[in-house]
Amino acid sequence: MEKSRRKFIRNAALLTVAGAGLRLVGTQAFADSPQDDSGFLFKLPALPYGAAALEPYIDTQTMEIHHGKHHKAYVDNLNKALKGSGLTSDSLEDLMKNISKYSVAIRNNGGGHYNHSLFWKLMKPAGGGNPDGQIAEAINNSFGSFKIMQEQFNAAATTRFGSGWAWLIADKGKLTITSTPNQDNPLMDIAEVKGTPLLALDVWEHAYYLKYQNKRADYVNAFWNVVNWEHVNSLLKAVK
Ligand code: MN3
Repeated sequence: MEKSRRKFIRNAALLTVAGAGLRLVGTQAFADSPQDDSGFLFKLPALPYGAAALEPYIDTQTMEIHHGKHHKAYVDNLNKALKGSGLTSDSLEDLMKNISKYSVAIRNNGGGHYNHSLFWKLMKPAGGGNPDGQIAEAINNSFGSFKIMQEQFNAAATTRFGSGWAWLIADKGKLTITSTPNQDNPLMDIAEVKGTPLLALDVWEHAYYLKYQNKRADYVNAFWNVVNWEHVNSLLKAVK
């Protein structure tokens, strides 16, 4: 009697362990989904160059804080907001295209993560100059000249009230300039003007205030010295 009771307790304990094991297997199976509490869906990408690489146009301290604090916070808060959202896709682009179905926190932080991940790649040390290749041709076809495109982009960037972004986008074979508030972008289904982003400029004060203070126009002009036209060309080639 005593023996069989001990055996029963031991078997019950084994069943509990087996149950825990099953739950572990279950967690592993969903390791890439936001429902998983043990891991994060999105990660902060490393900068494609050093924080000082864009000097003197964009200063080191701004780059460090912008990437290490601001962008990191968007990633962390996006992962937090995604928990329990029922989202199963890990494609940030798909998330943007269906953003109206999600919470404001997912819109703001998902947009923040998408926009900044793109922005870092659109700049490089010793960049700038005139666009070349396919993008140069597309700019001439849509705007008449690079200078006219630049003027429209600068106007979008300097007149965006408050925080937001200026964009060069492709839509139905044509390039357009637009701007968005907060961390919205032209991929979002809620965007006023939709299209595929080719060039982006962050005009939040955190992007320029340490060096340029209230002179947003000076920061916008400086941006043209670090544009990575190779990356803009690769984004244009990928447009369907
Ligand atoms: Mn920013």
